[in-house]
Amino acid sequence: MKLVLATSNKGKVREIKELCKEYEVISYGELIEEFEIIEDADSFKENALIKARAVFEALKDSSQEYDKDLVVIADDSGISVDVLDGKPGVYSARYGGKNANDKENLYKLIKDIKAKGVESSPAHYTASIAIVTNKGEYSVHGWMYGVALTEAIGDGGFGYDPMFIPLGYDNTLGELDDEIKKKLSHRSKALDLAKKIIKTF
Ligand code: ITT
Repeated sequence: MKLVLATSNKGKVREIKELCKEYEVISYGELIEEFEIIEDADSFKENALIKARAVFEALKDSSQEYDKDLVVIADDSGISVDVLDGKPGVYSARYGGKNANDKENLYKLIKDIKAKGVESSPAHYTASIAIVTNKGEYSVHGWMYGVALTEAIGDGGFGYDPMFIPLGYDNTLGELDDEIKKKLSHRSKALDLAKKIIKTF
C-alpha cells in the first residue's frame, strides 16, 4: 500500500519513511507541485486534518495520480514549554516569525525561556497524525516528554531537537542517535497507532 505524506518538511519525511518501512511512502511533492496550505486551526488535530484533506483533494483533482485506495497522511506537531505556559505549541513552525527557519525558531525559543530567568523548563512534543482516505478520516496523537534547555547542543534530528532532552536521558536529541528518537518520539508513538488503523484498510 502506498502512503502519501502531506508535508513539505524534509525532517518529517525522513523520519516517517524510516518509521514506516513496511509501506511505500512518498511525499506529495513527488506527485504534484507543492502548494501553500493555510493551517489556521488552533489544535494539532485540526491542522493535521486540514493538510491531509487539502492534499487528498489536490490528488483527486490531478486525475493521473488518483486511485480509489489513496491514503494521505499529515503530521502536525510542535513543542510546548511549561515555563511559557505551553508556547509555542501549534505555532512552533512560525515562532520566530512568518518565514522563520528552524534555527531562527530554535534561538527565539531559547531567548524566551532565558527571559523567564531559568536555565531549563519541562517541555513536551506533540504529534497529531491525520489519515484521509475514501473510507473516512482518522486522527491519532503521540507525545514525548522531557526538558527544554537554554542552549542548543548537537546537530542531529531537526527543528527544536538540539535544545530538547528526553525524559530518562542526559543528552539532547541533537546529540542522541536517531535510533533513540525513533523509539521515543511523539511521531513514532502516533504512527504506531496510525498503523493499526491503516492495517484495516
Ligand atoms: P508541514 O506543515 O509541511 O508538515 P511544518 O514544518 O510547517 O511542515 P508543522 O506545522 O507541524 O510542520 O510545524 C512543526 C514545527 O515543530 C516545526 O517548526 C518543527 O521544526 C517542529 N517540530 C515538530 N516535530 C519535531 C521534532 O520531532 N523535532 C524537532 N522539531 C519538531
